[in-house]
Parts: sequence; structure tokens; C-alpha cells
Amino acid sequence: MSQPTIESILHEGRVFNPPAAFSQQAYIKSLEEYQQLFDRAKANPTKFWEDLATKELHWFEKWHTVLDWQPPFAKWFDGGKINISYNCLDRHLTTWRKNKAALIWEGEPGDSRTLTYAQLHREVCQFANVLKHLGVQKGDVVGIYMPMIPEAAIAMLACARIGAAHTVVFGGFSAEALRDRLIDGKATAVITADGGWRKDAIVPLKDQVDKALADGVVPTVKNVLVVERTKQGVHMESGRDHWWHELQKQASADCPAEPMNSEDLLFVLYTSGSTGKPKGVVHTTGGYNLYTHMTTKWVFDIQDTDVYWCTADVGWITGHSYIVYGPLSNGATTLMYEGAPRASNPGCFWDVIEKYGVTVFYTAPTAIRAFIKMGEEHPNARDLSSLRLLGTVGEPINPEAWMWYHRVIGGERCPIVDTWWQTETGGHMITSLPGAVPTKPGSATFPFPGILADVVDLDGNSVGTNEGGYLVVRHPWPGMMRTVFGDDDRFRRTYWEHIAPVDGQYLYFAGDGARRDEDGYFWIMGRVDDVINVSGHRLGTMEIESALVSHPAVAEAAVVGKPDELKGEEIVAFVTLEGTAAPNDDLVKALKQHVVGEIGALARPAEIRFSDALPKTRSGKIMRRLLRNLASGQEVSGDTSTLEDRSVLDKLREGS
Ligand code: 7RM
Repeated sequence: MSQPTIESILHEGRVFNPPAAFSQQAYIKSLEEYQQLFDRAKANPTKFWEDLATKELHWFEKWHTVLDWQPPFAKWFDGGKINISYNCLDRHLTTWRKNKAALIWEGEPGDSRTLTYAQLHREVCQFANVLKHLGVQKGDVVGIYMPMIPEAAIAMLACARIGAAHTVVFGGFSAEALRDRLIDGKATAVITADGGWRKDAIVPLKDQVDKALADGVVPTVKNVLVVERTKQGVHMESGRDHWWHELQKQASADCPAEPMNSEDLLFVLYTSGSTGKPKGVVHTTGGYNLYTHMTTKWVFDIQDTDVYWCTADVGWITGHSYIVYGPLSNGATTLMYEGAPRASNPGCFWDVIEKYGVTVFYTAPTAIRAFIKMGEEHPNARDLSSLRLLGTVGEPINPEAWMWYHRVIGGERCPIVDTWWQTETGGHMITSLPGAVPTKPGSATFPFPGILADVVDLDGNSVGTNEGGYLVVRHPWPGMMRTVFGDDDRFRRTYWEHIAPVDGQYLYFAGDGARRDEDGYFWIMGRVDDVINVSGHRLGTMEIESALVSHPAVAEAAVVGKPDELKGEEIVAFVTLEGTAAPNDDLVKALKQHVVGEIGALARPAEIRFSDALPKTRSGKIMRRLLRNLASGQEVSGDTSTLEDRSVLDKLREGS
């Protein structure tokens, strides 16, 4: 079991103090120092963030209001003028960092590139001019569907520079999923590549873009920019498609950053929830810049000597906040790797660490578990002594994986930061600060200063020590999402009304369950809604169900997660068929392929089980809890008295 069970957590008594040598040079050096910061922020959150905004970022003009809170809508530093691309690039050019490596890139077939701050700035300015020449304007939304190459970061920063919002779509999503996002965002341009390398094969990104835009279903998209990466030859639609390198070389490198309002849209990033289509999570400029800057600085303890590597894809929030914006805003060296761990190259991550002398390494529990399985001879054969800090994100880390990471990768000398956060939160929320907070394997420890997190019941009352409850945040923070793109009402319903506001007190509900132990440590227990976490990727059960039901053979579908040792969870689908369809292996294959086509390979069900009927309540709701039990081979537990037809359950049980 990869999810921490109550059992394993209650017996987790190991505590690891920050190594003295680490604490001495860290920004936050002791638990007392963390506590003081936390208390100061709690006593006066707006003053806390205002001081940091003044000290840490460049503003063209100062704000008039630090926080304008009309629950659940927040504005941070309203009236302030800022540009995140300026903070990530221009301001470093007047310092010695001008010729420091900003971005180190390791390509999949063995190529590599390093861009200094001056070089990255130049590329971003040129590409910003390319966008302008094509008519992309401040306020436009631009789709980015790219492999992990420097141009992905350059494209994001160029959009930010001219005040266009980006919406990055992970390259593993299908043409259908891309189309949905481009339509919802009313994108006016798409930036892509001919292809990308993924596990020894080429992903035909440009073909997918062509499919997404076919038949004029996304009329807002006027231009497509294509990076030449894999050179396999692609169709170029005249008048619409342009090669990146051709336009880039003609463009001027003079493009001053547009002074943006702090609350102007920076990006929209789609994420799955328990209902409906994926939501466009809206992040704005000033607050997000400050929040990712501060969390990068204190959680990763970023120093000028660091080579920092986050293994996420830029298509996820982790890539946005902790490959691109947070590290560059701090003037750090950020490493980007195009490859993914795979059986054919089990040492690839450790080779990268050795080659570049990576000092801070941030990855996901699912990757750690895959490495455990591949064998410790691979990391042991490399020199990993440059590492000084490790991090994890994406799902709860089981204590065994934590201990392996600590021992085999960290050589027992590196602190581990277990960072709990979400697309919606913009940056780290519950995490240790590595020089200050003693860690317990499997606990994300304490909230970041300024974050008033709590574990509550449905009425919003704090629950007792070691009691499970809903994880909430009691006060707005600068990095929080502002709304669901185009749907304020959905924003309110999804995040702010699950726990009903009492006396105007709005609590942000994260969708996770948690518990605090006798030392106040937070233990995240996983999602309490219909969201499944497969290898650290968020998927809504309803999204997968809709994909299945759109197949002509399917009458009804219910999707649940089943615990999996490597992936955290696996997708199991229960399906009832239309009259004439035959439940055979070919149909299983066809349905899995259909889901891949509708959403992407990340949503491929591990199992499809056919059944005559699904277990429902008398009011017609599918009882997923029962299906979850069945999927994981457990006895059906808890109350089944609301079940409409008990024989359905017996039949399902027999069939499994
Ligand atoms: C950053 C990211 C968010 C969901 C979140 C949790 C789970 C993420 C941790 C974690 C336990 C962690 N954004 N989650 N980090 N659970 N410990 N350190 O993953 O929007 O894609 O997913 O991921 O359930 O709600 S996300």
C-alpha cells in the first residue's frame, strides 16, 4: 500500500533533525526562527506579505491595497504594477548574475544546452516580439503544448512579458483534451513543437494540434508556432503555422516588459475535480510572483551556488512554480530534463545529478517507488555527493519510500522537504523548512509562514489531536487561485461552500483529508472527493466516466481508484453495456484506447469490469464506496442499507 495507512502513521515515531551544517547556512536556521516567523505572519498577515513584497520583488509602481478580501474573492497588491518576466530576468542583468546559468537543459537523445540570464532574456525578448508581430495582445490567452525543452520556458516568459496569459497543456494529453482547453480559454495562438521525446519514442505534438484545430472548431486560434525538435516532418498549414526558428531569428531583442496590474491574469491551468470538465484555475501576477518566490527561497533554501532540479513537466503547476517562475525570480540555476525514468535507462536521473552536480532535487513519490524497484545499484554507481536537499510532491509519501530516499539518494545527510500543495494554491502550503523543522517520514510537517491551515469537521470546527478531518485554510494567501476561468460560481461552490461559511468566515477546502498529531504535525490522508491520483497526476472519476460513456457500446460507467504500490492509485472502471454489445477482451482494449483518445494515456484504465448493473442508492447515486471495496478486493464495509438492489452487489462480488 502506498497511501499511508492510519496504522503505519501512528507507529511512525522516527524524527530527523535538520543537520547542523545545513541549518547554519540556511535562511531559516531553527525551529524557534520558524515559529517566530509563523507567529508574526499569523498576527498580521497583510503586514507580513507587504514587507516581503517590498523587499523581494521589483515593482514599477506600488500597490494601494495589500489585500482586498471580498470572500471568496481576493485581490493582492491591487494597484501595483509588476511584470514577472522582469522579476525573473531583467533585474538579474544589472548584477553579477547576468552571466550565471539560468537554465541548464538536458535533452533526451543526449543533447544539452545552457542559457545564462543574459541569453535567456534575449531569447524571451525576441520571442515576445514574434508574438506581438503575429498580433498576440495583452489579455489574450495563448496555448502552450510542448515537450520539455527550453522553448517551453521561453514561451511562458514571453507571454508574461507582453501580458498575454498562457495555458500550458501537458504534452501527454490527447488532441481532444487540448481542444477542450483551447476552446474554454478562447486561445488566440498555440505554441508547440513538431514532436517531443517520451520514453524512447516520439510524441507527435504538432499532429495532435492539427487534430485539435481541425474543422475550424477552435476559431479563435489564428496562429500556430512550431519548434523544430524531432524533425520527423509535419504538415504546415499556410497562413496559420510558422516555424519558431524562422521568426525568432528575424525578431528584435528589444522588448521592454509590459507593466501589468498585480491582479492581471498570468495564466490559466486546467485541473481535474470531482464534477464536470477540468476547471481552468486562474492565477494572477503579483501575488503568484511573491508566493512562488518566497516558497522557493525558504523551502528549497535556494543559494547562488545551487544547481536546482525539479523533475516535473512544465505542463503541471509544479513545473510552472518550481521549474520556471520561483527559481528564476530568485536568480537560481534551474535544470530542465526532457527524459523520464524508464526501464531502458534506470540510471538516467542519477546520471543527470552527477553530470551537473545537482544540489537540490525535487521529485514525486511515484518516481521514488519506481527507482526502489529498479534497484539501488543504479544510484549507488553514481556520485550523488553534490546533493544537499531533497524534496517530494504530488501525493502522500509512504514512510518506506521516504527512508529509501533519505538513505540511498540523500546519503543520510540531506533533509527532505515533503511539500503539500495544489494547482489551486499556486505554491507550497504545508512543508518543512529544511534548516528549521525536524521531519517525520510521511508527514508534510507544518504550514508555511502566513498559511493558516487547519483540520476541521463539516461545521468548520477544528477536530482533536489525531482525529481525521478536512484540510482547510483559514486566511487568504498571495498565491491562491483567484477563480475558475469564466465561472466564479463554480469557484465558490467547489472550494468555499463544502464547509458552509459561518459569520462570513470562509474556509478554503482543499479536497484532502488530514490529521494532526500530538506535536502538531500534519499528516495528509489523500483526497476525500472523487479525484484519483495516478502517479501524482490528478484525474476526476467523472471525466473518465464521461469518456467511457461516449463510446457507443457503453450504457453506464463508474470509475474508482484502487491502491497500487507504484502509482499510488490505479483506475478501475465498472461498465454496463448497451443491449447488443458483447463483454469481451477486444472491447476491453477498445474502451481503454477510447479513454486514451478522449483524455490521454495518463487516464488509461488499468482494469475494466463489465456488469449488468451498478450499485446505486434509491435516489440513483452510484455507491462508489462499495465499488472501491470491490476493486481492491476488500470486503464491502460500512453501511449498505441505502442500496436499492442488494443482488447487484452479490453479482458484482461473484464476478470479481
Ligand atoms: C502540486 C500538485 C494536488 C493534490 C492534493 C493532494 C496531492 C500533492 C502532496 C499531496 C500528500 C503531498 N498539485 N498532494 N502533494 N498529498 N502529500 N506532499 O500535486 O493539483 O496536481 O494535485 O495532490 O491530494 O490535493 S495537483
